[in-house]
Amino acid sequence: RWAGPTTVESRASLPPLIQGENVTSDLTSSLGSFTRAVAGRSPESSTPLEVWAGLSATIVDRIAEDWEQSALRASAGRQQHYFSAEFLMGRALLNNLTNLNLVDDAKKAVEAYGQNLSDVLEAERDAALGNGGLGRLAACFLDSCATLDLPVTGYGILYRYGLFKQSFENGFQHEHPDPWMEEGYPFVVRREEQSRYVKFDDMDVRAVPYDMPITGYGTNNVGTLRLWKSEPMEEFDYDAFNSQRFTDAIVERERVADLCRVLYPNDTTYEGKVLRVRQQYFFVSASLQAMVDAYVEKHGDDLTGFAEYNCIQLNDTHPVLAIPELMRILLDDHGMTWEDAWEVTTRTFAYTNHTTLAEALETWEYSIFQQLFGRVLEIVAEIDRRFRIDMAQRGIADHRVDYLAPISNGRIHMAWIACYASFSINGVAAIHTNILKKDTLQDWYQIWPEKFNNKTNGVTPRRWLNQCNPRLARLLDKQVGSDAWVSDLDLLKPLAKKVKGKRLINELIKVKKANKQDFADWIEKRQGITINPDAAFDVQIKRLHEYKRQLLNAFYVLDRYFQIKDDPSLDVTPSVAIFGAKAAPGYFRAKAIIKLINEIAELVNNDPEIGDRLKVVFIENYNVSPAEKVIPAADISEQISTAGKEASGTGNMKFMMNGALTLGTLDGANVEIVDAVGENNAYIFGAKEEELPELMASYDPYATMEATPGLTRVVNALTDGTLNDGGSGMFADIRRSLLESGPDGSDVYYVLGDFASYREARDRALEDYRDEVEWARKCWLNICASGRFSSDRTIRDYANEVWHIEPIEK
Ligand code: NBX
Repeated sequence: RWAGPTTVESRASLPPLIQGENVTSDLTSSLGSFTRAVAGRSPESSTPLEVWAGLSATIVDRIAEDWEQSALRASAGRQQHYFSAEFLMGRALLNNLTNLNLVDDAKKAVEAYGQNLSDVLEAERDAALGNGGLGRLAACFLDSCATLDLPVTGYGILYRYGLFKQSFENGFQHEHPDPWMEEGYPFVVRREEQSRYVKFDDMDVRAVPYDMPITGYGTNNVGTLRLWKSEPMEEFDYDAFNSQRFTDAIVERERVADLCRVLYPNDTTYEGKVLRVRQQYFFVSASLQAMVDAYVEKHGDDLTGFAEYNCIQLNDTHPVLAIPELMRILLDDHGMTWEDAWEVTTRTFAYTNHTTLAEALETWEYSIFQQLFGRVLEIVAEIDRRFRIDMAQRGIADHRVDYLAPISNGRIHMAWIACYASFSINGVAAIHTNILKKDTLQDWYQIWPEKFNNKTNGVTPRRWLNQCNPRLARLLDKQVGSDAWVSDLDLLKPLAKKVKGKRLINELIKVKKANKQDFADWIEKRQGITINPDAAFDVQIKRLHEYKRQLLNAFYVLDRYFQIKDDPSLDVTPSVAIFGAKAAPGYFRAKAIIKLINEIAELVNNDPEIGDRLKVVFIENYNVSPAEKVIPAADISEQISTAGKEASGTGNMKFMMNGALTLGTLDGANVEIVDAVGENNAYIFGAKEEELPELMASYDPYATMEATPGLTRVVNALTDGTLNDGGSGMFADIRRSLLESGPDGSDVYYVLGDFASYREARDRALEDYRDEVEWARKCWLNICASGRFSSDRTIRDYANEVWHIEPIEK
C-alpha cells in the first residue's frame, strides 16, 4: 500500500501476491530494463514520466500470464459484457500496484535509481474517458468485477482526446484538448489480430481493440476493458495514391480517424451529432462481432443458445444500437429467422437508466440513420411495425402506442427500444427507480412490471478509501485486525460500537487533520491559494448543472460574506467552500455559475476583514485525481440537488466512506445514506420530491426571495455592481432564470425556495463542527455504515439478480 508522500508505512504481514525469490530486486531489475527501453537512457537520468512508463510496463509484464489465464477461464462459461460509451478510469499505476501488493517494492525499486515514487505516480495522466458519474460508475464496476472473480468484460471507445481540460481565464471557463495517451500509455495493449470491420453506408472502417487489464484486489484474476479504435481499412488507398490523389488518400484516413477522436462533453443535454451516433454504432458493432465470433468458435454456428452464454448490460441508451445490430448479425450473417433472432436478442440485453431529466433522453433523427446505416434502420422499422401490432393486441390505446414506438415524429427513440427489447430495466437508487416506475417509464412499468428492478449504485473502496486515504485505511486495518475490509466493506459495520472509544476518535481526528494539511499543501502548490486546515472543509465536486444547485451553495457563501461585513466581529465557525466542476462547453448558464463562483472567491478571499472565517476555493480542471486529494480532506459533503433530479449520485458515497458528513436533500442515494447512518449523523434539508409538485404549482420566487432575510441582497448582488461578469451579461441571465416568469425563468430548480432551509442546515452543521469529538463520532458512524455503498454489493446484486453469473473457477 502506498501511504502517501509524507507517511510511508508497510503492511509487512501480507506477502506479495506475486511469488519470487526476491520480489524487490526482481522488480528493480525489470524496472531498470523497461525504463531504459522506454527512455533510451539510464533510469537515473530518466524523467518521472519515463519512469512511470517503465514501471507501468513492468506491471503489465508481471500480470501478462494471469491475464491470459483469466480470459481463458472466463470464456469457458456464461459471460457478462458491460457496454458503455464512457469509462472514467483516472490513473492506473497506483491502483495496480496496490492490488498486487507491490507498493513497497515499487518504492524501493524506484528509489534504487534515485527517483521518487510520489513524483512518478504524479506524472501519470488521468484517463478521462467519461463525463462524470456514469463513466466513473463503469470504472468502479470493472474494479469490483475483477475483485469478485466475475467473468465480465467492458467494451467502449479509445477516444484520442478525453474530457476537455479546464482552465480559468479571468474566472471564465476555457476548454483545451486532452491528448491523454500521446506520450505513450503502457496499460493498453493493441490486439491487431482481433480487429473487425464496421460498415457504414458511406464508409467502411477497421476497428482495432486496445485491451486494458483490470486487476482485482487480493486475487490473481485479471479482467479486461476493451476499447476500440477506428482505423482505415488499409494503410493507404493505393489507387488514390497511385493516381496522384495523395491528399485525397490522406483526407480519407483522417475521416476514419475522426470517428474516435473526441469524447462528447455533454453530460445531460442531448445533442444529435452525426459523429456521436457513428461512435455508438462503431463500438457496439465491433464488440458484438467479437462476441458472436467467439460463440461460434466454441459452440458452432447455431446461435439459438447465444443468450445462455452471454448477457449485455447497456450503460444508459448510448449503446442501445447494439439491439438492432445484434438482430442484423443474427439475421444477415447467420441466417436466423426474425422470431429466433428476436428471442435471442430479448434474452441478451439489460438496460440501466441514469436520469429522469427529459432533455437527456436520446432520440435520433430518422434521416441520420438513413444516411449512415440503411440496414439497421430497416431493422428498427421492423421492430417498430411488430411493436405496434404487439401493443394493439394488448389493448393499448393508439396514442400511447405511438408515443412508445421506436419510431415516431420522424425520430428514433433509443430509450423505448431499450425498454422494449431488454429483459431487465433498472434505476440506480431506490427513489430513482420509483420515479421511473411512476413517471418517466410508467407505461413500460404497466406493461412489464417484472422487468423493473433497482440497483443502487456503489463505489469501489479500493480506490476511494484504501488508496486515496492511506491514513484512514491503516486505522481501519488496526480496528479490523487485517485488510479484509478492503474487499468486504461490511466488516466495518460492527466497528460502529467503538464510537465511544476516546483513543479511536482521537486517532480519527488526527487522520482527518493530516489529510486536510495535505490538501492545503496541494492546493497551495497547484493554485497558489492559502487555506487554514483548521477551518471546516465544505466540498461540492461534480459536473456543473442547474439541478445540482451549485448556485444555492454560492448564495450561502455570499450571504455569509454579507453577514460578516455587516458585523465584523461575527463569531462564525471558519470554513472553506471548495468547488470542483466542469460545465459542458455549450451550456451558457452553467458557465455563468462558474464565473460567479470565481467572482465570489475573488471578493471574499481578498477582503482582509473576512480573514480565515470564510474562503472559497475552485479546484481547476476537476477530475478523478483531484477528487482523490480532496475527498479524504472533506468535513462536509454537499449533495444539494433539487429532490427528484439526481438519479443517485456517487460522490456522496465516496465522502461518506472517508468520514465526511452529508449536507443534502432527500434525493438519489442520499435517501439511503441517511437511512444507513441515521438522520442525527447527516444534515438534511429542503423540499421533498413528493412535496415539490404542489409547492411549484403556487411558487412565487420573487415573494419567496423577499420573505427570506438576506436573500434579496444576495440576488441583487448579481446585478448591482458587487460582482463583475466582465460585461458578458451572464449574471443578469442567472437572475432572470430565478425571478422572471416563463419557461426559462421561474426558478424551476427551487433555489430560492430551499434557501432558508439550506442555510439553517449548513449553519447547524458548522455550529456542530466546533465540538471536535462529537463531530468525529458522527464521521466514524458514517464510515462504519458505508458498507452497502461499496460497488461490490452493487455488482453482487447485478450478478445474482440480472446477469446470473458465478465467480470463475480457479
Ligand atoms: O450517473 C449520472 C447521474 O446524474 C448520477 O445521479 C448517477 O449517480 C450516475 C451514475 O448512475 N449521469 C451521468 O453521469 N450522465 C452522464 O455522464 C452522461 C454522459 C453523456 C450523455 C448523457 C449523460 N450523453
